[in-house]
Amino acid sequence: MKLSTLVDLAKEYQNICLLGHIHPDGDCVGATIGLAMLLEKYDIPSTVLLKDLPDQYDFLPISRFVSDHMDEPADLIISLDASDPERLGIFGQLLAQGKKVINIDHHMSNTMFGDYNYVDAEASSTSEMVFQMIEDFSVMDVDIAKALYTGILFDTGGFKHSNTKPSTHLAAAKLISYGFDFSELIHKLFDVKPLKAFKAQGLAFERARTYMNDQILVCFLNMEDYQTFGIEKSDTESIVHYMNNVEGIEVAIFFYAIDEDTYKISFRSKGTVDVCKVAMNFGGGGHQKASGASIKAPLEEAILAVTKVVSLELEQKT
Ligand SMILES: [Mn+2]
Repeated sequence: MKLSTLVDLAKEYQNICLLGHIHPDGDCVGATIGLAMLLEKYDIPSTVLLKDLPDQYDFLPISRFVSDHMDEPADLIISLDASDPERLGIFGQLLAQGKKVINIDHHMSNTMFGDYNYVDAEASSTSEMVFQMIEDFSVMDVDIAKALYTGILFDTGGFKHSNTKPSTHLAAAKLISYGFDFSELIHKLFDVKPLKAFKAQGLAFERARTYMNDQILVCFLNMEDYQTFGIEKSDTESIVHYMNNVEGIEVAIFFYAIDEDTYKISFRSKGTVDVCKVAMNFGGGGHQKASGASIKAPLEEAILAVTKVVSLELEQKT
């Protein structure tokens, strides 16, 4: 879908809302805010609905667009970076009242829930997809560039993940030409951590367990840890990334409690095991090398169930 097509379509509607997924990440925030700013250039107002936005993204014009509700019922919904309606959390309910739903996403597990589905599993990020929609760069400015760059940067882990393509670097090159301090942005996005996040990492790493001859690495944080250290979801984000750096590890699995006996699971794979497939076993999804799911079970049961599936996958592949 080209931006001009989206603009023509959007002009027929009054209340446009842009939705991102639960626990908004850099790509979700960059793509929603970036597209909202682009639409604004064509005099199309929109509201970005996001919940629990970490203040990490305060360098983007959050307050201008983001709300936790719509004043009037939405008649056009644009969902960004969400593979299925469930990923939209409470905002998923809006899909029923939206007259038209546009689904823009890069997850291969996308369920094509929109009236228009613009899904590209090859794209590095939804933010890169938004960038690729632009034909007329006269509407581009430094703030839009910063938002889309943030999304690309986040989902490629700073151009390190295998989803980084020549097109990704070309997009990034064009974006930094609008002139912003990308070095500072990278530092803010990846390096700066609150002390409690540093402590949370230490705690999780200390509990490292391995399975299948040190090929599967498991770490976890439970409800008690959250209370003791005042940890939030955003404090745990890079844990699984560091786990995947351990030499010889094929699959890194990080469990973090979201309720008593309910855990979110983050998977990372070196590539031998398709962790999207594993996550789908537990009602989740994502990408081949990075995915997520959740499980309702006591911790030890949850670890046993998940490592069993991963072990089987690993056995089949090796
Ligand atoms: Mn994404």
